[in-house]
Amino acid sequence: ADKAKEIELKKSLIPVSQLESSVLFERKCLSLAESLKNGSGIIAEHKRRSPSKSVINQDLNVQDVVYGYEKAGASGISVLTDGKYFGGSLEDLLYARASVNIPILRKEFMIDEYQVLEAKAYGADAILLIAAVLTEQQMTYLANSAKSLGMEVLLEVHNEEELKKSLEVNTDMIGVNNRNLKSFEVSIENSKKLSSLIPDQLVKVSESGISNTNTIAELKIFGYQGFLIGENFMKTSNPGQAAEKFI
Ligand code: IGP
Repeated sequence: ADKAKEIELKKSLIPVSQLESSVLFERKCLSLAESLKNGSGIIAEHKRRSPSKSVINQDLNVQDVVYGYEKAGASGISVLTDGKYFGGSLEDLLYARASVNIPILRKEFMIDEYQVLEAKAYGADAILLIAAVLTEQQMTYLANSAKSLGMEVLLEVHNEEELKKSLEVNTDMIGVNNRNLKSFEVSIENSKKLSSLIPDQLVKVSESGISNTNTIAELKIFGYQGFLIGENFMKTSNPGQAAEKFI
């Protein structure tokens, strides 16, 4: 409800026509899915804080962080734009876009097409859709909107039920979140359990709680090509350097 209110206010401040006049609206997007297949597979995340850990790192400059990730060899960058829970902003996305040339995912609770247009206008290459908070119809609508703007879609699921309701959606990647949204508990087993249910043509991404390279090697055996890592990098004073050890 908070998000809906925020979006309504933004629409009045920055109308769609203005988003569409962004120079970045004309930019050709990079493919995150291809980048994952051809490189390290690491999607390195910029995350200042989270509901589970409160403050992770508030001292760093987003441009330095994402530049460090790119230099380390990340296949993509994830930028949290939610302010309330993660301390992020659309400005972070814009600054990230200005400093790297690898695909960027806008990490946000997407519920409205306006946010998809924002993603494009602020330089994202892909958006996240969370099955836990969207109906199949909403996911279909938002995914088609992103695709029509040349962006890709990472659809996030936590369990079999969410995966089943997502299979008809036009997505490029399926992300399995290892973090239980209610208990915040993390289990890599979740990725393993759901892997065989994900259609082969979709790039599999394992999200959350990844803190060592053995886990990545294990997940690769289950067909994962993408590994979304935030906290483990962001909790250090030099996230780029931390990422380097994974690549
Ligand atoms: C990263 P971690 O445990 O490496 O910091 O997790 C990422 O998976 C996590 O931030 C995330 C997330 C989300 C955040 C996954 N899905 C949805 C916000 C909304």
